[in-house]
Amino acid sequence: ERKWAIIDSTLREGEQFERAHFSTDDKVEIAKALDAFGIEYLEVTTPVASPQSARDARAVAGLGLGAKVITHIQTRKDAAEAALETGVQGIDLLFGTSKYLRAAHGRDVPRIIEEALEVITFIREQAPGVEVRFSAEDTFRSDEHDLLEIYRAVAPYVDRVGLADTVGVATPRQVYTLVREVRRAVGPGVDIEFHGHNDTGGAIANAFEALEAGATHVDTTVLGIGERNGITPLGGFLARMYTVQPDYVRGKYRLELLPELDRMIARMVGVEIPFNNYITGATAFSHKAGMHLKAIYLNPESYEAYNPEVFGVSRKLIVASRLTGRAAIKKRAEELGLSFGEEELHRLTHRIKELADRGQLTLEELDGILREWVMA
Ligand code: HCA
Ligand code: CU
Repeated sequence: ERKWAIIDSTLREGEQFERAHFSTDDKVEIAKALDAFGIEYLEVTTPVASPQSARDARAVAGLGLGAKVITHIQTRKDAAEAALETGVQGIDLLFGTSKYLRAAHGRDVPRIIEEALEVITFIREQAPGVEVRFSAEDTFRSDEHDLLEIYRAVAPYVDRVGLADTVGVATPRQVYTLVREVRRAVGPGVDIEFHGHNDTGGAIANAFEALEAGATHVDTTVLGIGERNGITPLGGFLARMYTVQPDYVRGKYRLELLPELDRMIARMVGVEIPFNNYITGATAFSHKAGMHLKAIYLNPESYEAYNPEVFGVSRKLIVASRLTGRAAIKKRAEELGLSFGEEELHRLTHRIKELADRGQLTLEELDGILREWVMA
């Protein structure tokens, strides 16, 4: 079975979300909640971002969590020094490799490699126990030949290399193909991380393809918050993986705590959980059409990818609509202790559809109609 770990970046990428402004208490609360959930790694904002960022990185690193706390820095010695001072257990290094980012920092490939190895060596000397990852920012708009040269050069000195779909344009097939190439370039002993933005809706599928191709680590944030419209959302990623490796996922994470995580972040950043969110959206397990309801009564799996109870939420059956069916009306009647013959049920269902055509009925209104029908 494939093994992988989550690097949750709510405290780094998530802080780059337009509406996020976490207090120290917020950060501690988030870190503890993610740790209790079972997340393996927590990524926090670089200590050189601001004075408070440095204090917060130290605070989170000092919590003594089961999760490894890592920080995310530009490939610079001063940033690495500041990172080591926070007491983090890992450092994620980032270097822009696309033509856009190279135009901004002006380094060619040999220079990128030279500076990367300098910083990596510095960290290794100062703190041999600290995990080091090197990532090529904007990987999927970088020249493949350059990329592989850079990955090959740093691989012997790092624990993990990263691929970042910085602007969310990579397709699943591109991700699969490039991760395969990187795996070949770095060999079997180096871990591979994927960080995917969601600008074109591919963040979950791309993370999945990265794992299929041999990646070992996936970046997520709670609710997917991050720059622009964000990255791979934790809940959606787990939904994806649960359908493929249910026992593995259930064994690693306390999935029933997911709704509380989503609610906590929604509250802190001042947004509603989207109605169509994976797992925790208000309609994520709503069943409405008569055919669907009939099958759900027999076996919920007929129209559900996974059991909502596993994730601490429940299904909703919308029985009072124009799309309802006899099975749904019969079931609701039974719940009220009423029973109808087949012929009667047929006419009753027809009547309810007629009424619902004029406007959606509430469940109370439906119940009223059923009770009145018995009286009549
Ligand atoms: C950013 C950087 C990053 C880094 C990803 C990584 C990206 O845009 O702020 O280190 O793997 O998306 O490229 O989040
Ligand atoms: Cu990012």
